[in-house]
Amino acid sequence: MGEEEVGGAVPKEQRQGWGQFLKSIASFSGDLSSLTAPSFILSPVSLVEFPAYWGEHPDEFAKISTGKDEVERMNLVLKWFISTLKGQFTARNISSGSEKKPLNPILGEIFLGKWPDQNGRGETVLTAEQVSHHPPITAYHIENKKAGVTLEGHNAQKTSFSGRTIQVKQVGHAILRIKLPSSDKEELYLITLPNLLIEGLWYGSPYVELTSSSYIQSTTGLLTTLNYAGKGYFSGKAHSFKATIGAGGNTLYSIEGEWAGVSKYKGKSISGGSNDVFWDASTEREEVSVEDVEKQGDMESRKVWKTVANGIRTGDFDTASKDKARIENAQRQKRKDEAAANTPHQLEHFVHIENDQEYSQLASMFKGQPATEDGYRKKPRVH
Ligand code: HC3
Repeated sequence: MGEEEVGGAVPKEQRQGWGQFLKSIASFSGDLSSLTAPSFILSPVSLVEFPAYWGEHPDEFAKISTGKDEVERMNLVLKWFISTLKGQFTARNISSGSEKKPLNPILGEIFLGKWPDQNGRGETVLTAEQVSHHPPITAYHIENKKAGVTLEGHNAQKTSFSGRTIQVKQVGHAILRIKLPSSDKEELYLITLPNLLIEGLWYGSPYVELTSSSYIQSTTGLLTTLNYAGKGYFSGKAHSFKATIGAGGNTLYSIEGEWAGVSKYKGKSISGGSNDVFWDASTEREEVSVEDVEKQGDMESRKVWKTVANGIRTGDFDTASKDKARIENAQRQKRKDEAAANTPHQLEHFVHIENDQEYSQLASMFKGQPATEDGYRKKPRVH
């Protein structure tokens, strides 16, 4: 890498450090969470908070069960899914200028939040837990009981470096469950997760682009296929996608546009119109409500990382790194003690399932072959 042009967006005094960081990424294999990043690129937010992005349009989430038939419901599932992408993948970038490295959650770290009831849509409740540290895996459960809509999933990342880009493969899946109103039937939707590219590294201003394809497969047989592209591919615009909704190879609806901007039906829309707007990503997102940190339990994310996050926010990186080391050392000791006492860590909110049958069944519907993947289910609440 030619040192002279590296890190144009990086504070001058940190440019050399950024060049060294890029070199360390280039020769790195494994998960990025264990890589030491320069202080200006650290985020004060733990990765266990990220599932909240799925819930930032609670109205779209609740509306899913109002679809009059399976075709309308698939359109609503896709709309809600697209509505989450701007928050998941560009919002941090917009507010801070570049994508930062989130805090690596400790085993058992918990993030609890909710989106209160508004206009009778019902309350949406989020439970997320770090269910594995090596490799880092986060499980989550988001539910609107009144609407009868639940999203349950887990995710991890596998990263590799090629040229000037970090490639991030999302490992895991989500299953959206709709309790059909006035019947005891359920419809399930398997949501596979798109892969990411982290671009802009050379310049020192990392940002996320989505790449390749992801799928939403319903138990009804309907399948949505999404293809993602960045600048210079199918539309010439960043953050572009094309989606088709269909069954058995027949396309019923096509949608295309920008997931962080406007997307439209191509031709016929669900309401019978032509080229109607599908989703406008300027629609305001609702941030998750979280209990005051002082009232949080010891394993709740913002309590765990309070000192580290304050240090990062105020530029006191010395305090931040000392407290981070304290947390990590305590974790190492805890694992040793558990091993010595033969009392392995117990998950608080989730159970691990070796072979997720619902996933296997849905995945085999669109890949034409049975797939096995493990999963996590939320434990029933004990009253
Ligand atoms: C790759 C990523 C961590 C993982 C983040 C995930 C995939 C987590 C699940 C969410 O549902 C969606 C999501 C959004 C953003 C993803 C992050 C972007 C950057 C971060 C890397 C670990 C940080 C890379 C560090 C640096 C300095 C190169 O930016």
